Amino acid sequence: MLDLWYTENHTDNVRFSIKTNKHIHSEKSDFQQIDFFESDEFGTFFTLDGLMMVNEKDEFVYHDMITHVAMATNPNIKKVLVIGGGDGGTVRELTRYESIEQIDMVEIDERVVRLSQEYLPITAGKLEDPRVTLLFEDGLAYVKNKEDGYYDLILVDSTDPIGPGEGLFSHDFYNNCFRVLTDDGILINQHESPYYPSYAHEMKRAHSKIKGLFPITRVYQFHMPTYPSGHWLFGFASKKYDPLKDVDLDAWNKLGLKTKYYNTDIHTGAFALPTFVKEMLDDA
Ligand code: AAT
Repeated sequence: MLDLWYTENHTDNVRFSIKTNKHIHSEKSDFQQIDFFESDEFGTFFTLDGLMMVNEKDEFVYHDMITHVAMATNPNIKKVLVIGGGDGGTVRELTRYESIEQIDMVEIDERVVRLSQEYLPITAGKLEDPRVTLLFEDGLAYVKNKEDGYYDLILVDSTDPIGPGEGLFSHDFYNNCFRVLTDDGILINQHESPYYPSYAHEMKRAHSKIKGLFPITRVYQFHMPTYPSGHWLFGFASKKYDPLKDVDLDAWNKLGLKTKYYNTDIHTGAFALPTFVKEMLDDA
C-alpha cells in the first residue's frame, strides 16, 4: 500500500503534510495550478499554486470569521460584494441572513467555482441562491469600473499576494473599495498571518495602505490549522461603525443563527491581539 502525502512549504525551512487517499483532480487554469485531494484528516481539500485554500474540516473557521463580524456590526447590510471566494463558503454564510438582498461574487477563475461545485458542495452549495450573481473577472478591474457608493459590505476572500491575488493587496484596489462603499460601508480583507516573516511583511504592507484610507481600521485573529502557523488575520476597515463600540451583540444572538466558530464572545475577543502583533501593526 502506497502512502500518498500532500506537502506544502510554509517557509523555506518548514513543511506541512497531509496524508491523502486520492489526488482527485489536477489542472492548470488560465490563472493558476488547481489541485483537489481526498484525505481522512481534512476531508476533501483544494490547493492553488501549491497552497491550501479550503478543506472540509476547518473551512468553517475562516468563513464564519470573514462574514459574521461585519454582519453583527451592521445588521442593515443589504448589498454585498465578495471578491474571490470561488469555493462559495463566504457566500454560503452570507445567504443565511434573510436581510441581505444582493450578493455579487467576483471570482477571477471560473474553474475554481466549477470544481468546487463538483467536489466541495459543502461550501459551494448556496451559489445558486437567487440573490447571488457570479461574475468571472478580475476583482481589481471590477471595483475600478463600479459606481460610487454602491455596496454596504465588501469581503475580500483572496489568495495571498502572489499570482492573481497580487492586485487585491494594492493601494489602488483599497482606494476603489472605499469609493464603491456606501457612507457606512465596511471592508473585510484576507490579512495574512503575523507569524512567519514573509507573511508578516504582507500583513504590515496591507495594514499601512488601509490605515491611510479608512477612518476606522482594526485587525482581528482566528485559528486556521491548515494555514501557515495556524494564526491568521482579517482586516476590518470601516467608514462609520466600530466593530466593538457600535455592535449590538444581543441583536445578533436574537437572530438565532447556529455557528460553529463565531459567537459574540469571539466577536469581542478576536480583536484582542498579542503584543508582537500590535507592535507590528503600530509601526506598519
Ligand atoms: N474561501 C477561502 C478560499 C480562498 S480562495 C481565494 C480565491 O480568490 C481563489 O478562488 C482565486 O481564484 C481568487 N482570486 C485571486 N485573485 C483574484 C482576483 N484578482 N480577482 C478575483 N478573484 C481572485 C482564500 C484562501 C486564503 C488563503 C490564505 N493563505
